[in-house]
Amino acid sequence: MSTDDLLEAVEVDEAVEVDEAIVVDEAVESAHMKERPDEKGIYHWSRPDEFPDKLMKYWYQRFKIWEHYDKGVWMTENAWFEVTPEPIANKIAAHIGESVPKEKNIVVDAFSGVGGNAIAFARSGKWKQVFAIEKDPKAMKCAKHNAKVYGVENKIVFITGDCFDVISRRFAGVDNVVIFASPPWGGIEYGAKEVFDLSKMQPYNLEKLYEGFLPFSKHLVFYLPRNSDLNQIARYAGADKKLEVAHYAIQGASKVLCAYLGDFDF
Ligand code: MGP
Repeated sequence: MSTDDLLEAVEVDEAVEVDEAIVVDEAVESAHMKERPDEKGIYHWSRPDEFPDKLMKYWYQRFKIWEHYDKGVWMTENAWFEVTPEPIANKIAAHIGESVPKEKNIVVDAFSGVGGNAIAFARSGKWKQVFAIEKDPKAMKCAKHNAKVYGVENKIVFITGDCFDVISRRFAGVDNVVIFASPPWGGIEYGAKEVFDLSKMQPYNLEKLYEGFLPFSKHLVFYLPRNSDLNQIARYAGADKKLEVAHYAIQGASKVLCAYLGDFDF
């Protein structure tokens, strides 16, 4: 296949503008919101002078990242650059919900981190079950707490562990699953190159993710750097098929892209 053929297989959506948060339901006021983190490495920063200097740009974005940040959202340091901003997470949840075949009623957030996407899936009300898998126990503790802040802790099954292990044990032979994967991209350096080489993504490259998840779902959504190499994604379109890639933008600037691999109907 030539490069042109590959690029033809990718339909890149106009960037989806997600400035306006989708109101799914109101976060439930409760005592959980004022709970303070009780473990090193888990934080709720409430003042800029407490906030790590190297992350300061995220302090100014905190309400774009979590609309209800001040209701006591918990974060790890890495989560500031890894979590999906809430309006984007809501939009992705809506897009997956609208485009996936009706019989797919379980969604697995394979790298749930502090919970941004799993919470959005749960709030969308579309899924019979939402699974959140995370191997870092501190991020998982944040995810559980944040789900309480957003009133959806009972709508998510949280599993601490390696997503490849958990998925192969839990979802072998289950055919109504969609897997959403927002993996680590190898740090914040991803933007340094004009085109991000997905074969070099650390610790898991695109091939590893695809091969690891495909046996358990034909519906895979990958959350990837906005400068990802589209030719590398196009290889997963299948013969004579197209696949959808959508950019998600805030204030006119693409933040990320999602590749929808499998039988999604947009
Ligand atoms: P960013 O590069 O930190 O922010 O990440 P920004 O403001 O776009 O950067 P700048 O170049 O304009 O200054 C943009 C988005 O990418 C974040 O909101 C995250 O959702 C996502 N993101 C960034 N990183 C480093 C990761 C990662 O390692 N894994 C995942 N899953 N998402 C990431």
